[in-house]
Amino acid sequence: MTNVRENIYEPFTEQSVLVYLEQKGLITDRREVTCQEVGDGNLNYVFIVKDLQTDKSLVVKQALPYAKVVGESWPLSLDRARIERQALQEAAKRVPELVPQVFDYDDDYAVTVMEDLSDHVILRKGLLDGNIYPNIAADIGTYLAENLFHASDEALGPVEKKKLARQFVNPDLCDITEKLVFTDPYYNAESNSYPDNLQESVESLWHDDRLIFEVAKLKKQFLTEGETLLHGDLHTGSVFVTETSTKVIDPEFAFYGPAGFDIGAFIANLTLNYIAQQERADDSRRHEISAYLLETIEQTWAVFEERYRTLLLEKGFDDRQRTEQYADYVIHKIWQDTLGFAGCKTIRRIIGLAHVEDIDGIENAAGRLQAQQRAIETGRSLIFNRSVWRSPKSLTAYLKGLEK
Ligand code: SR1
Ligand code: MG
Repeated sequence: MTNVRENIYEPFTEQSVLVYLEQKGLITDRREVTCQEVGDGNLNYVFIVKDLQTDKSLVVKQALPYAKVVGESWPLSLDRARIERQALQEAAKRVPELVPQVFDYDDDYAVTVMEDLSDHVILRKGLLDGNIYPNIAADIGTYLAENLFHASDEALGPVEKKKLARQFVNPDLCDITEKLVFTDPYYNAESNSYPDNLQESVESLWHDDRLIFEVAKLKKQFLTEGETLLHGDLHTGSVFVTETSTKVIDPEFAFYGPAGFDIGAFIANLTLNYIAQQERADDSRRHEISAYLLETIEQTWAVFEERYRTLLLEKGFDDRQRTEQYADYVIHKIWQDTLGFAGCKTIRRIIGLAHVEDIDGIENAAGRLQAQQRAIETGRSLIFNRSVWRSPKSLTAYLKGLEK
């Protein structure tokens, strides 16, 4: 599947990207546009190109041959640009309103040209600003159900599913997740990053053999269970929002894995935000924001579950699998995995490489330490209780117990 021609590829600059767009006929005159590199993620360049006459704009996203956050010592395949683009195109077949539109692409340059979403904000930032987005649970629950179902064996049947899975073999990006989510936080790895005053909590986790065993099992699931096409990195930084619109971006980690991984990632990031808000939100707003986040966790799952069940019962490929009993079985497995992966995703953002602003940006040092310790404990509880907590109510009741 790798068809990037490495000898053609070169990283663009704000100038050279315009020459490229002009040659491709995507802009008419490079003197009539502005271009700004705005990528603040860990891996790619993102150029926003705006036509000064019409005010129309587009985004050019280009993969770099290494992890920007680490440097050239961590090389990464450029093929992830193709994978991201094809994952966006798959999602657009199901939920076009929930993903950015792809206008053009060029695998040789590892480039995707797509809709500019500058009128949206990143959900993580919006939540940190204390905003409430009423559609998030319905939109993300729908995104998850539609995409996770339609790429599965239950929707496609085994032959078509395997053909699709072939397109999404993503070793380099899976390797990042295998290391940063399932391995490094559980020993004294060089890549880890946490403050000195967290050492005791971190070491208690390294010595928790029961936890290490549960994470090893979850890692095996991540490595081996190719259930469906995942987004692969569905944190709140991968969602753009306005009051009325939701767009899921950045599926460069897409691969065939366990369905609960995406839902777990989203719930983990809402959980981290909830824990952070106990230290960040004004007294006057904390209760409202907390209630909203808990409701969003519950509703995201509820919307996912209902839609997934309906899809399976109405569109399931195999008659024998179109039963309530089978739907219960599949959904229960996804739920347990969701909790386990949410636990791993919560812990990695405190101990491993690549943190979240929600927690790291807490100004008060004592409050920050409290949030970090709570996140580790919450992660542990999610992992241990994944076969005990039967519904999101159990998780939200646990989180409610942390409310100030
Ligand atoms: C080396 S990349 C670090 C992290 O950024 C991405 O968003 C993924 O979450 C990855 O683990
Ligand atoms: Mg990303």
